Amino acid sequence: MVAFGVNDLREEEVIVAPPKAGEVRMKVMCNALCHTDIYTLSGQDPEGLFPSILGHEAGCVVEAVGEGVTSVKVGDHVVPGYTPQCKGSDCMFCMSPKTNLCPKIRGTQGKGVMPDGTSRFTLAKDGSTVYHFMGCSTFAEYTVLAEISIAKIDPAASLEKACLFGCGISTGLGAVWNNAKVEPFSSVAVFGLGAVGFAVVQAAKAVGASHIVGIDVNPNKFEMAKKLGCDVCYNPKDHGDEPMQQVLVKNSPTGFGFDYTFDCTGNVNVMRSALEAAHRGWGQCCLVGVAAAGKEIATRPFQFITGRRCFGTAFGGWKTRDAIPMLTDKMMKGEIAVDHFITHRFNGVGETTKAIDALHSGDCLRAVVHY
Ligand code: NAD
Ligand code: DAO
Ligand code: ZN
Repeated sequence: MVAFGVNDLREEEVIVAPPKAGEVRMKVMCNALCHTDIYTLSGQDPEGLFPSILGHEAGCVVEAVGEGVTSVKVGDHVVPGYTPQCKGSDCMFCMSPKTNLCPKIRGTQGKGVMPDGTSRFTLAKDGSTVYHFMGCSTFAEYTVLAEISIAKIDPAASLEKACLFGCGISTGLGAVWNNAKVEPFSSVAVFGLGAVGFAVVQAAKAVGASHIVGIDVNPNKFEMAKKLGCDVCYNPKDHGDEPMQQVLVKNSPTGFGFDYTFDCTGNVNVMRSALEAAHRGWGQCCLVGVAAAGKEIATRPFQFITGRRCFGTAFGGWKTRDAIPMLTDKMMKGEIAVDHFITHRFNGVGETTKAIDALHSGDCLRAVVHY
């Protein structure tokens, strides 16, 4: 599926060149739609390039490896990552336990090309170049990635489920476990009950948070939220003009706010609510949602002076190649439930457009397209 321009996604025959040194070509078996793909397709992403092949949450099988590739071989099952992990002893980011933001191929990835500065995709009909996206480009039957962006998983794992660890679910889990480091008996407020917000709820429940609330403008989300661990759910529409932070602080266990709050909406006004709903003296607010281009957050500095902290997460802080196999193993052992995230299934890469419609419907968490 080639994105030729804003909301112009068409099925095309594309030549996928063999992998060069340090690269891997893979057969994409299935792909789960994520809002970031739609965001870029809709033209809102200032870094978005056309024509390009979008998609970044996939389950794949290695088909060919380039010179020097040692960490995967033909036939291995893999999940692409949009945040690489070069593991180089000269990479201060990979060597630091504080971050997952390996910058090794950031420059070329942002320009829609492979690390050597060229694309592996050309349109069969005229030989013109098609760009890569987030270093993954999985809206295609075959794609090429840098070896440092590929997580090898247990071949016994369901690729349909493991692909979810390529983005949203890992992000929600990691936001709680790695970035916020939520402690047992904490109070937690989760704004936005999509796949990412639900993963936050699950992770908070798993660490023993004692009071979890979910906030969403779509009350259809509340039943699942409660099954996963929310004690109470709020719809901001039920509270008129009263700011949600005020409603939440008033109803929090201590009356002073929540130990941990998470924005999983990407709405900057909600981010403010999340920060201001954090507990006086120690509350921590984690921004998970990705705001639209040009948006800024506002609050009074007094919120920080009185002890609240705010930070964000990229891919839940996970180091891609180490974490995705580990999370997949936990899923296989029944320690992370993911079945409920797959609300829609489609067949054939051409059905990506149907999956996009499903994602817009409001009742979709993840739509998986099997190729
Ligand atoms: P989603 O659209 O499925 O879920 C968002 C939820 O927020 C929906 O249920 C929606 O009804 C709710 N919502 C919207 N506006 C609201 C409001 N004003 N108040 C309360 N609830 C509101 O999306 P998702 O797949 O769960 O992703 C959530 C966000 O996380 C997106 O912004 C996505 O881009 C981002 N994301 C970030 C990372 C990262 O690494 N930081 C990774 C993956 C996704
Ligand atoms: O390394 O500078 C960089 C870019 C990091 C990108 C992190 C992206 C996090 C948000 C992704 C949105 C969901 C796919
Ligand atoms: Zn690195």
